[in-house]
Amino acid sequence: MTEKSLFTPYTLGKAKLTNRIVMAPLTRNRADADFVPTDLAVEYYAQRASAGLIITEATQISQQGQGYQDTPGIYTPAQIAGWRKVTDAVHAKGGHIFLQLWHVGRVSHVDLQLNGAAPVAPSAIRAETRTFLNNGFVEVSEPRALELSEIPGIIEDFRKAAANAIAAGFDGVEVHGANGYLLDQFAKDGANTRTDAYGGSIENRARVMIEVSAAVAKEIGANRTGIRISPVSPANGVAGTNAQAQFNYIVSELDKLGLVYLHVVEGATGGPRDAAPFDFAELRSRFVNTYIANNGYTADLAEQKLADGSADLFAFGRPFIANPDLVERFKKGAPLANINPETIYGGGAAGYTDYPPLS
Ligand code: 8OZ
Repeated sequence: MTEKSLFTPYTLGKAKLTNRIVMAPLTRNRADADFVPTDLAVEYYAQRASAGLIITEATQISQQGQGYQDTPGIYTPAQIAGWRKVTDAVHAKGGHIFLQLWHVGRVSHVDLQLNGAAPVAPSAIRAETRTFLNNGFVEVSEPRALELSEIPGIIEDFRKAAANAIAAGFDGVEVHGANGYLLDQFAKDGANTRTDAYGGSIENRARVMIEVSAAVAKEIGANRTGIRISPVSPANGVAGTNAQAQFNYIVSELDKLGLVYLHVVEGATGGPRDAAPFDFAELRSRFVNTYIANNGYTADLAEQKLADGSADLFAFGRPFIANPDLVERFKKGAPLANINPETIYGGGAAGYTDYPPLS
């Protein structure tokens, strides 16, 4: 039997990854005034290209889908051109990169919406959470419920954004179905009290996430379409009952689409892994393709979970902020640098591109 380790190559769809370490999506709020990634973003991602796979920061598919200051988009020609520089730089260093497609739903603020409109959501229920605006945190705005007739337009925005991502040179996309944003809001009954085909039953609440995934996979190929979910995370004030049955169903349906990977935030996003009882192995058993595990992993825990077959790839978030050469540090057992919490969201090079590799 050949021994697997985090440092062995892995084939993900068409991409030959050099190792099993994934850079998780990380919001950094440094896009320009047109929500285009800047040359600093090119440098930041290129510095981290030794990850087997980079998943970009969450990137809005439309202005309506934006919920925070200075996050990048993928819906204008200038945004596509900006991202093209990022993908070229990562590929030049032998890396691979997927774009995370994002619609925040109710986690937004009127100041970020066209003509000061209310953010949209499955139901008109305000999220108990804050967003980042004018360089500080503020309460999110009261949303309005999407009309049934508007849902095809949202699916279409995801489809177009996926096509744009491929035009920008990405190896694939990750549908953001996690962390209390639009698709997770539909899935969880604390945010969705609709009485039409998109609310009520487990099947109805799963419908948008599955229709979006199907539209994206049809556009760019299932072998370039991944998804991220967070079944029990209370992130952004979202809550749902019967998470196991809900997400067992969702994952079985996603498997039928042949998506290239399932990326799971195990536990509370950025918090405890055992936030709520949940059988993640059950999700994995329902999904044939690649399982990416995330949340609070150390290199040791990842090696252990790789050896026992619990996951194929492991996504590390915060450690990649201060350790551009995280793969090399893990390989050497070298100490990890700590993040400066003041420079995570917004700003320039400080706390973004100035964390040095091991000398
Ligand atoms: C932290 C700050 C803002 C957004 C997520 C996109 O949780 C995010 C996010 C994280 O998925």
